[in-house]
Amino acid sequence: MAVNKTLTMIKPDAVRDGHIGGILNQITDAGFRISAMKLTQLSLADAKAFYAVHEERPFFGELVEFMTSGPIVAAILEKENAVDDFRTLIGSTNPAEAAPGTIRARFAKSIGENAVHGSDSDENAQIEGDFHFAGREQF
Ligand code: FUP
Repeated sequence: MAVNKTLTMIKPDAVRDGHIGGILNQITDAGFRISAMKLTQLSLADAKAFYAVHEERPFFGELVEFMTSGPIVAAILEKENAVDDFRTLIGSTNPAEAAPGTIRARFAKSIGENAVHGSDSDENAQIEGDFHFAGREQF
């Protein structure tokens, strides 16, 4: 299978709680290569644009408020079957339903403050990677 990529964000809750190192360890131990990475903070406009697909959902306001509440780590990850394998590694959106040992089971607090993002398709991985990183920041 060809190597493909996914975009992750370590969200403000996990950064605040000191879990950057633990989460990155779990990601690289699972065989993902980091091909871009930065500590950054989303503006209101950034968060609204990134989550535009959820604009009509009742949780949109809270989601945008939370995602702008502090710094995040954004990274592009590469691996065979990256999108699906990463979603398996992070577990269900709701940490109460996430499989034991998954990143969300270990580090997430709630369905809203759920520690990490993972792209849901190859197409969105490309769009989201380019959202966060210029070409010269992608290795
Ligand atoms: P996921 O792909 O697992 O990150 O989940 P979704 O794309 O469905 O949701 C994106 C983000 O919206 C979640 F990470 C957190 C937030 N969300 C809520 O706050 N409440 C919900 O009921 C569903 C999602």
